[in-house]
Amino acid sequence: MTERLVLVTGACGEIGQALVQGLAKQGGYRIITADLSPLPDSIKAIALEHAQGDLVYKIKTFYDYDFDIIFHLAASLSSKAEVSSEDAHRINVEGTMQLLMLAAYRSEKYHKSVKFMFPSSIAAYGMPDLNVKKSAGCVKEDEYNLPHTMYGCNKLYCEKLGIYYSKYYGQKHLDEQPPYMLDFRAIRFPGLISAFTLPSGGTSDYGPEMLHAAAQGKPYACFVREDTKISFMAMPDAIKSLLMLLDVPREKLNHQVYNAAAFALTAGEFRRRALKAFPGAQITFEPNLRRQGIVDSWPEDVDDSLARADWGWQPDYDADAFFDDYFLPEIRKRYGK
Ligand code: AKB
Repeated sequence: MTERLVLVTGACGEIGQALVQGLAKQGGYRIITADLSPLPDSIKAIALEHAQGDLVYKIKTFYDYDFDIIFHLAASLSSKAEVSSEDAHRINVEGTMQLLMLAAYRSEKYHKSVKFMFPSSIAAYGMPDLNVKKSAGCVKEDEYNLPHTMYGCNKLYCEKLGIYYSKYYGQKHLDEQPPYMLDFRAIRFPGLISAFTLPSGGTSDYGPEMLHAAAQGKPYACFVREDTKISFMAMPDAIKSLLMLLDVPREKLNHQVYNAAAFALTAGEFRRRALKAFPGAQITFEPNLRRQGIVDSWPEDVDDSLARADWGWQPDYDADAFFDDYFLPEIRKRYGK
């Protein structure tokens, strides 16, 4: 079988490293990576080539490659994006736009549908206030699409751009639409937690930061209130969902943007579980109003029934399995506790 040529942007980030390892484990791919940073040792040996630098200015580098698949992970996350919003817009929107244009061009010119995999986010939602957030429960893809953050606006808009380039670009009538338009697929991820890497620049970061600090015996001041609730997912489930969605035949997909859920916990529940695993852990709550406001605007949980129906999505890790079967065993090995 011929190997598929894959581009992974943002390869040095948390999803990037885990995804590159996941693709290598699955086999059948030649992997090109891109990121602002040099590749970490964890994936250095896997990438055929690495393009280091700002994607917006590096896009020409990719014109000569015949990519079958693009995983566009590079992004400025929600907290960082609020500090430098115009910069975030350039990274999040212009970078995506350039790659979509490249993928659309190649799909049309070479008569093959380049698959464009896009990690979107629960930041695409905007709950008007805490009462609505509480009463809304699990939100569906088309509800509350009124993000409060630059990052959320960027993600939502890039979903729309992806749909535009894959369905309407060239404004061909549906009957005359060629089958080789680019194939855009997106998953709205909750906060992701890895036992191997730490996030930076996001607002769901308090979850992983608290757990990594507890495992290392370091004090941690959580920047959101104890009752703050959003959904989270184990990194292996995030990679599983991306690889599952990648391989679903296009005709089985009734949508292009899917929620994927795993478990929803309050920050207080994270603390309780961290204390149970690491009894001496020192975890306090010192809410930062700006970051609190961001998390308050995200739903408590998401409804992923479309993903379950269309491509059989099901997470391997609920809250108990996440702690008992993934995070705690791995983190104990890592920090020797
Ligand atoms: C962030 O906190 O910005 C991200 C996200 C939820 O998309 N982890």
